[in-house]
Amino acid sequence: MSGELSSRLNSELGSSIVRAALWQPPPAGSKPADFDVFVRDLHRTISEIGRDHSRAALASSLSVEDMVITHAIAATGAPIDVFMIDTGRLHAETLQLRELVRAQLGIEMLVLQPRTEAVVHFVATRGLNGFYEGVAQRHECCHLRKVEPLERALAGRAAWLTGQRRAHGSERAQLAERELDGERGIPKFNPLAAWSDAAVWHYARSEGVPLNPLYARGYPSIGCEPCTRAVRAGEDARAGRWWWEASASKECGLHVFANPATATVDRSVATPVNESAHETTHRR
Ligand code: ADX
Ligand code: SF4
Repeated sequence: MSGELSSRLNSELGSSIVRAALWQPPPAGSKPADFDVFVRDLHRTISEIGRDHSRAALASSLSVEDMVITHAIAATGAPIDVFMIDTGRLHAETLQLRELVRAQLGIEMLVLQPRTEAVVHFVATRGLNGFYEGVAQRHECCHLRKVEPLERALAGRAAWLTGQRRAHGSERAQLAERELDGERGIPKFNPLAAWSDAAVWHYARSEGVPLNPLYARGYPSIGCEPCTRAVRAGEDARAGRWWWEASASKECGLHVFANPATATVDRSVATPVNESAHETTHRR
């Protein structure tokens, strides 16, 4: 065997071993049990949220969950906006998905960005990647790049939706499908709270929704580029988020967890942004 061929084979073998050791999305397979019921409930929930709450909006990180919900919004025609917070530190792969949402799902996402002066101040005082220096610095960065834009995104809205699921880890194990956002006094819906990985991926694949290529590279949870890495098979789904922190808490402040005693898991939902020109989600 030539040296060149041998080294190419070794390198291909090496990378397939590395890939095999990384987390991978659940394999495509048969329809999970009760899948049709879950889908029917999701579409009904989305329709009811759009009917009962003015200016409801989905916060989308372009995750597989958010893509499933975005697809359901498009499929039902519910008047629900979809917005993303472009922190300025997202992967190029994530940013590119926005165009696919427009082209394939016909939904123009609203985009919010952090305030320039806040970013400039952080970079000047902490350094561009100052969030690696400690939890306080990291929370400071998450606050100015994510939480403050979220405040603007939700101003004047009567409800919002997220793609959080109980399967994301222990912090979300008690997640309700409908919570009261105590800070804003509006309902917060997590319509996929009870969905399994298999069901989410089956929906995404069977409906051909656009997906972040980082999933195939071992990223089960995708946030900002410098704060997210691939994980090994069997690791916690959120182990790759802020991986250098010892704390078990892998949250950024977007979500304040409701007291499970006061949250409801009622499937019926009968009760009843802004950087620039991003007021309304436009459908083509
Ligand atoms: S995070 O709080 O740790 O960043 P995670 O990445 O698990 O959250 O995403 C959970 C949900 O938070 C998403 O499904 C989405 O609803 C919302 N979310 C997270 N990041 C963003 C973002 N950049 N823009 C809009 N919504 C987001
Ligand atoms: Fe900043 Fe990292 Fe938080 Fe993104 S995830 S806002 S880069 S600390």
